[in-house]
Amino acid sequence: MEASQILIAGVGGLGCAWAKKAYEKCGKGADVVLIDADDSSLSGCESAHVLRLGHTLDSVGCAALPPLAEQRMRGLAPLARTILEDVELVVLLVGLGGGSGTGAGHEFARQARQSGAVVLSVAALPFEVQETRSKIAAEGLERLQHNAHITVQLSLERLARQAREKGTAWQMGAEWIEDLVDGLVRTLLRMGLINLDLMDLRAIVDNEGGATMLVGVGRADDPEGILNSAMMAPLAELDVGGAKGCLIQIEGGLGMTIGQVETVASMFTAALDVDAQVILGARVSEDLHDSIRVVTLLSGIE
Ligand SMILES: Nc1nc2c(ncn2[C@@H]2O[C@H](COP(=O)(O)OP(=O)(O)OP(=O)(O)O)[C@@H](O)[C@H]2O)c(=O)[nH]1
Ligand SMILES: [Mg+2]
Repeated sequence: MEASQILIAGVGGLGCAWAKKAYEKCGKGADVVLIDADDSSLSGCESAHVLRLGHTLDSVGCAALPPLAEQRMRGLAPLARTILEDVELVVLLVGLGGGSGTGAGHEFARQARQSGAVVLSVAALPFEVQETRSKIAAEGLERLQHNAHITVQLSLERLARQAREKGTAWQMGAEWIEDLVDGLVRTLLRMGLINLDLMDLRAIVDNEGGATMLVGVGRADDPEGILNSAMMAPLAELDVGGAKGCLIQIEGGLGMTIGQVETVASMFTAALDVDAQVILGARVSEDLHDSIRVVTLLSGIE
């Protein structure tokens, strides 16, 4: 796969902020598109494609209602089509509960899917105390799940809790998203010990049901620590036990052995359905030294 075939898409304020960070992290590995009504979301990244939801005269919040944002996204379809032309995979990042992301996210997912791309979305759900936002988010989520191949739900509540523990601002939970996107992009882009490709990804996303992703990092000689770090993810609660499909990418330093790859892989897949389809990829990355990073995509969850 080539960089131009992978598109990171940020929709709405939070989605754009995360997309910019994820794009920076994975270097030239992917393209990025920023979609929002708010100018401040669309600046700060010169090489990004930009789809502005609204007219150039009203500078902020002009798409505060999801239906309006959706309608504007539909109006941008011809422009979106040119950006999506060669794209095989869209990683869509969005925070649900506001207007722009909630309304335009699922519509962009629909357009991307129609143009032939695999659409993998990561949707952050609002804090539980934000009742109105939660209600708006629930509707948006349903439509996103319908249009994207896989929708991973992220809990802002858990993201915030973890950020507090680490003493950082909650938006900084972006780190987790960066690792996830970076891991996926690398998985699809680079040669590894064992290669994964888009067909493997398609096989996994074709499973019906819920889906989630886990990212774990730890020392190569401590597979349990790696698994534990993956379980700390700020994801919405989801029991991964019955997952029918699993794509697992293991990345380690120059000294990583096939034995270590196997140990980590079997630990991550131990909890899955006996009939689960497991697709394994591994690669060596010089900057990882003695640590191993694991990115897994689980699908077909009841
Ligand atoms: N508590 C808190 N929650 C936030 C903040 N920013 C975003 N969120 C949450 O993230 C969700 C999405 O926010 P945004 O991405 O800014 O929304 P948007 O899609 O740009 O929507 P509009 O600005 O209304 O058009 C919201 O529903 C909130 O739950 C913040 O500063 N504080
Ligand atoms: Mg906004």
